[in-house]
Amino acid sequence: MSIINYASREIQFKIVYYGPDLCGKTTNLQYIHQRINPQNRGDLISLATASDRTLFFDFLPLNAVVIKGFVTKFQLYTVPGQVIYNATRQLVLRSVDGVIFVADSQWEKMEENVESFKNLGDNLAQQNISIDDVPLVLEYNKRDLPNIAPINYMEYVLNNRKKRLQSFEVISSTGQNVFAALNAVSQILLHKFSKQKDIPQGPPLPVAIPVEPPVAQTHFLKKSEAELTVVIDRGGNVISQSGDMSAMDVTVIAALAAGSFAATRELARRIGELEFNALYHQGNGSHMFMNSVDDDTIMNTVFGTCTNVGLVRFYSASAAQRIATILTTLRHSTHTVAFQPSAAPVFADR
Ligand SMILES: Nc1nc2c(ncn2[C@@H]2O[C@H](COP(=O)(O)OP(=O)(O)O)[C@@H](O)[C@H]2O)c(=O)[nH]1
Ligand SMILES: [Mg+2]
Repeated sequence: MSIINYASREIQFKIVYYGPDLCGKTTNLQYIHQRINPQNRGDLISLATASDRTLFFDFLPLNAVVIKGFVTKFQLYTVPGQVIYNATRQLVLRSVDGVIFVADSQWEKMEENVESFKNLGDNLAQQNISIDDVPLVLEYNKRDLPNIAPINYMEYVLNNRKKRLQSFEVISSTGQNVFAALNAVSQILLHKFSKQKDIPQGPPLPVAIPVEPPVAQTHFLKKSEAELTVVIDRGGNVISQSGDMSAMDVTVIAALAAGSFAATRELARRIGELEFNALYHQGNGSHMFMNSVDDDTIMNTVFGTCTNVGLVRFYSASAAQRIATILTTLRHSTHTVAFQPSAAPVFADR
């Protein structure tokens, strides 16, 4: 679900690279990271194990100028492909705006491709998103390898549907069609976004943030003497922020914090809790406190030596309640941004 932030004049979209283990998702992000203008990207964050497999997710923030008067941020994520990590895939898919399904073209991977595609449909359905509605394109990757299935076979197996998806012959290790696929899904989601106001019963409208961070948030920061606080949705998007942001990349913190909060939720379930509604990470001089705001939102606070976790915890509870009320009101009001999507590619390969 896209987020419009009127304060920073940003619109955020989330694009997820989905597919079986080792199909080339991380390689796509690495290529984009290398080749896009550095001014238009942040760091590539990979939560990977030593054996080079994505354990959690990869994350690459990009920005583009496609909507007049707004910076458009595209958050690119990959999911871990291994079958056992379904909880992580569900977390990464939260509030997704577009999907690039990466299939491995090798014959012996066809069953894994099909299973992963079905898993994508199931996980989207859990969020009440139909696979037919989400902006989605297909990559047939590793076209340079000798033991690959012909394109018409891959189309038959993965793209045999009423409304065909756009598909691309990709070699992500050399970059062939990596940007083409990214641009295609970006165009589809921008068109969908531009029409959002016309949809009578479409997906929930984006949460739009007023010009200032909610008073409850700035008040909390002052009272608790914390350094900064960021309200994020559980998909990792920044909703509002308050405090000194100069020292850190809030976009990255939001993505990682949402992941961390969701991971510990699984821990909570193991001991019979629905979730831990607060988390505390203790450092040497700087600490982080996270608490739940509502079902879709968490608040992430960074604080130093001038305060303590007790105070932060104390004030965060009432702040969270007030912010939850504001968000409920905002979700029920209509906010859209009028624009005409252009046909020009959103991202350029240098
Ligand atoms: N030959 C070839 N190898 C590729 C291609 N894309 C990825 N790979 C390799 O496949 C392996 C798995 O890629 P990775 O991006 O880590 O897969 P992920 O598990 O989907 O993130 C790595 O060794 C990549 O170098 C491709 O287009 N051609
Ligand atoms: Mg990976």
